[in-house]
Amino acid sequence: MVGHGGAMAWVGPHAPPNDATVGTHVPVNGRHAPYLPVSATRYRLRLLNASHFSAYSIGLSDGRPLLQIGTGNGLLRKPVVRDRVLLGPAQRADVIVDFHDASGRDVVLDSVPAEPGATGADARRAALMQFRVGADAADPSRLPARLPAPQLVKVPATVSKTWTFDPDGHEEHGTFWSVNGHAYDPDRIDHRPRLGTVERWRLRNASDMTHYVHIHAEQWRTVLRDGKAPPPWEQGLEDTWRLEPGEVVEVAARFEDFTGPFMIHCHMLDHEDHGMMARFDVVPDRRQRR
Ligand SMILES: [Cu+2]
Repeated sequence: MVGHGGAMAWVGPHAPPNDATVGTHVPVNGRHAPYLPVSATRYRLRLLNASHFSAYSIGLSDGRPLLQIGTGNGLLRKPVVRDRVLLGPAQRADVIVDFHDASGRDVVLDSVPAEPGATGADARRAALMQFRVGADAADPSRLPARLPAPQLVKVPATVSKTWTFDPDGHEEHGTFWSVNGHAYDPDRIDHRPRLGTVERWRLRNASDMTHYVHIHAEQWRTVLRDGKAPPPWEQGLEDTWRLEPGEVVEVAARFEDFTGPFMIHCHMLDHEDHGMMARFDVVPDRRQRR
C-alpha cells in the first residue's frame, strides 16, 4: 500500500480492480454441502448471502419456484414467483418453498450463473445444500395475496445526493476504489442529512464491474432503477442494491433514529477495504434545538 495525495492507493496484481478474494467452498450455516430432512409441505426460508465477495443466483435443482415474500428488511406487499433469487454480499430474501409432490426426492438449493452479459452472470456456480423430502404431512399454511408490508415514505421530487462508484488512481501511483472520486477517509464527511427529513439519493456505478452498494442508518425504498420502476421484488425496503456497470438506482428514506456518523460502501469487502466507502453524518434537526 502506498500513499498518494492523501488518498489510499495500491499497486500489484491484486490492486483494484483485480482484488477479488474468493474461497473454494461455500458453507451453509457453517457446514459444507449439508442436507436437511423436510416433510412434503411448505417451508419459509431466510436466505442471507454472508460471503464477502461472491454473488449467488439461488434456486432449486428441480426448477421448483421460490415464492419471495420479503427482502431482508421486511415483507413485500405481494408475493413474487421467482425462478432464481440473485443475492450479492449482505443481500437477503425471505422465500417460501413448497415441497408438496416431491415426497421421496432430493432437491438441491443451488446457485447457477446467468449467461454472459445477462443479469446474474457474476453469480457463482455452487451446489449449496440438499433438502431430503419425506412424507406428505398436514399443512394448514396458506399464503395471502396481500401481505402486511411496511409503509413506504413519500418520495421527494429532487435528488439531494449522488454517490458515484468507480476505480480511481493511475499506473504510477496505484489504483483504488472510490466513491465520488475519493478513497475512504474516516475524517471526511461527504454529506449531512438532517434527522427527521426524507432524502432521495442517486447511486451510480461508473465502473465496468458490478457492485453491491450498502447504506447504513436506515431502511430505504427503491424509487427508480435505470429511470424505471424497480422490479416487484425490489418494491419493499432494502439496504443493499446490485448495480451493474453503468446502472443508476435512486432510493429514499427518512432519517428517523440517530444522529452521528454512518457509512455508505460497496459490500464486496475487498472493494470496501480498498477505498470504496464514504461517511455521512446525520445531524440534529435545527427546528428541535432550543
Ligand atoms: Cu464493489
